[in-house]
Amino acid sequence: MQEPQLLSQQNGAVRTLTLNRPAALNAFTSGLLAELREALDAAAGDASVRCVVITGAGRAFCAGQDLSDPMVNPDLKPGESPKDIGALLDGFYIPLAQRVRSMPVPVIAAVNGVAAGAGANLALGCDLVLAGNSASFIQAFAKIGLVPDCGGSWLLPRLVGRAKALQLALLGEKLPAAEAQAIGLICKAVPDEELAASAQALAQKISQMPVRAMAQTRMAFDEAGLLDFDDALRLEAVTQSQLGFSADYLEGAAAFLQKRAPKFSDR
Ligand code: LHQ
Repeated sequence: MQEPQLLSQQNGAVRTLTLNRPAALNAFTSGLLAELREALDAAAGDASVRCVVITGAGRAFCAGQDLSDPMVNPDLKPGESPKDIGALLDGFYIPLAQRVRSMPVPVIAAVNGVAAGAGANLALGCDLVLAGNSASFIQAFAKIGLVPDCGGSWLLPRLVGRAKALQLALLGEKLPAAEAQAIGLICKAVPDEELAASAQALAQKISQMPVRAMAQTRMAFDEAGLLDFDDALRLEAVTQSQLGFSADYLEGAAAFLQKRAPKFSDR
């Protein structure tokens, strides 16, 4: 029987999704992209899930698009015209990147090895990125004549500024996890052998927190980037007004005043 390309496991309120094509460094086929998006849809629709972790099996996180997939024109025969690879973005990468960015709960990337091309940008689109010390990030697009996709053109300049973003995207060089942390591209680099446990501990901690407000915080940051200061203040007021009626806010404030631990339940 064929191994599943994506593994899904739940521990308490934490759903862990593992890209599972280790022989190809978990490179994305259209099938894997669809399965990952469907698994995120399922997590989004399941009230028992309060945090999602995405990681990879084997020595890599994800090597980006599988370049041997017939959809990306490997080995064209003379006279054959290439297929439009934009169809892959429309059909698979855009819905996936949008799904991550609109999840109702926080999403953690646990980057266990090399993350290249769309694999790197999938990770960088998550809310918190942890990486093992031997992991690295490569904007591999430059080396095959493409532009950063899966949100990279939007994410990179915002995460590290235009100069560093252009350096990473134009040269496509390997950025080790420690340097990625130093320039603010990711949250934290940890020893390889501690990565899985650190990611799970962080996810468990988050799952006890007010996750609805956390997802709203991500959305506010994304939207505020397009607003001027006054409009961002208005957006804060609208969001705060909605959250002010939430069970989590009422519980959090009451628990503080009653000097007890809060029990958050919203999503
Ligand atoms: C792979 C891949 C791979 C297939 C390693 N595909 N097999 C969107 C839409 C449309 C078109 C195109 O793209 C996109 C978005 C993108 O993601 S573009 C960027 C695509 N990715 C890349 O260009 C990265 C290609 N891979 C590499 O540069 C290296 O493999 C890295 C730096 C990731 C790792 O290098 P090594 O650690 O030296 O491993 P390796 O190169 O020996 O790879 C191990 C195996 O994995 C090998 O297979 P083999 O049968 O020889 O053991 C590779 O062929 C396979 N593999 N990446 N993307």
